[in-house]
Amino acid sequence: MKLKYIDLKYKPTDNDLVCEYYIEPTDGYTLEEVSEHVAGESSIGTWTSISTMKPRIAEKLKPHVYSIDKQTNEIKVAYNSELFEAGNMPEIMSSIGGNIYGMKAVRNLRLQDISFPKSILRSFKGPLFGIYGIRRMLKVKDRPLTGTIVKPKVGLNEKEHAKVAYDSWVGGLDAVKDDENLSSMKFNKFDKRAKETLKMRDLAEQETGEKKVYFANVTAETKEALRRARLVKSLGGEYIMFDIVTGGWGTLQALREADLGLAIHAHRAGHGMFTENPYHGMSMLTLAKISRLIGVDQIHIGAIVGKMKGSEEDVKNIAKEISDMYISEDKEAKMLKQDWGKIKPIFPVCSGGMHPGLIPALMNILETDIIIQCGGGVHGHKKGTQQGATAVRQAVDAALKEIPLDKYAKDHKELKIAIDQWGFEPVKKGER
Ligand code: CAP
Ligand code: MG
Repeated sequence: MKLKYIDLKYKPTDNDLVCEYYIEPTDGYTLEEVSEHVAGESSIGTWTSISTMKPRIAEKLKPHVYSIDKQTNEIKVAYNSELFEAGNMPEIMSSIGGNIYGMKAVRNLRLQDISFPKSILRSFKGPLFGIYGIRRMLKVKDRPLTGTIVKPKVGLNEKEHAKVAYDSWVGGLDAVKDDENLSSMKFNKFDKRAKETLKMRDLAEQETGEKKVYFANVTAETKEALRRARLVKSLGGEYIMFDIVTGGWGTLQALREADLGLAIHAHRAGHGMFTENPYHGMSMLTLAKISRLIGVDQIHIGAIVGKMKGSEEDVKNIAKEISDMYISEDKEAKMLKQDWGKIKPIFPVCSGGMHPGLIPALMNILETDIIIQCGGGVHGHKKGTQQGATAVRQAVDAALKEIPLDKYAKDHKELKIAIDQWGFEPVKKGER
């Protein structure tokens, strides 16, 4: 029985998971032929028809290629959600993001977006806190949250790490995170670092009267990641950090579904391997949606004005996707419609090459429901970490008051030093 997947009359149902792919066929194949291969190989088919296929399987589980745009090489495929194991992200991605990438018929393939149906949404926990829960936790209502990454990335011992964190908190930052490649080394063991750093966090809270949080990086093999998360919980921590790409969907689900009452900070180290090529891989938008669905509370999405790639349009679209509850289809933006149901909105994290001089320009684009992180932009301050942290808060305050940084710096010495050191990006009122 030769299956045909293209059916341009098909209308997706509310029970369908819909994928939008960009496809470049290998020479000798047409877009239609490759669309058939992609739909088949990601679901119930293979390269030839098989004697073991049953009519009920084709009837129930055969996906439909219901849209083919020959101008843009984009197709839409509707999959009956019963094709997938609800609540199992590794399996879902093994279908719609698996073998199809290795087929000879495909020169380039990019999963641009996934629209999850309610039946799949309901099978994941989603964020425990989300934007509003995090704001309540930190008692910060109407400004961006501010954070730093302890630098050097790795190398400090546990006490030195904790001291840099302490200086960052008393300088005025809300959050301190481990760097993405800091886990548990000979010179800096996770358990001791968590203990020392949370001890300094408590001290900084007493001294500042402000709530402070520590994103402890628990990235490791699943059982060990869970043990580290439980340790953070026992030490009075409120957050863990996890590298979602290198750590994997299964371990992220295990951390979320352990229901430890911890907020999850998602670092995306390694995403550039497959998100940066506009013709191949998977969009950062899709990576962020999967992470929100599994249940992270915040995720790095790019900082536009910083050192990492990510266009203003893409970063704004990702911020919208993860912090809104309903997304309408937007062909230009390569965004499918998405009703997020009960899945809470999560914080966009803007980090990478950020320093006080760039903060107003960033806030002018993404406004205030963001987390701004500066690593080198705090610890590289001529007067050290504490004053670097203060300069970050001053830059946020200047942006909120809509006072140009150079003017505000006249009576804010920490900020003055920072913008003398690194310059600043002026914001023209009403620029956007
Ligand atoms: C930033 C950072 C973050 C990047 C990740 C770093 O440090 O700690 O990992 O922000 O990029 O290691 O580069 P700096 P993204 O502030 O010193 O640059 O946020 O784009 O995922
Ligand atoms: Mg880092």
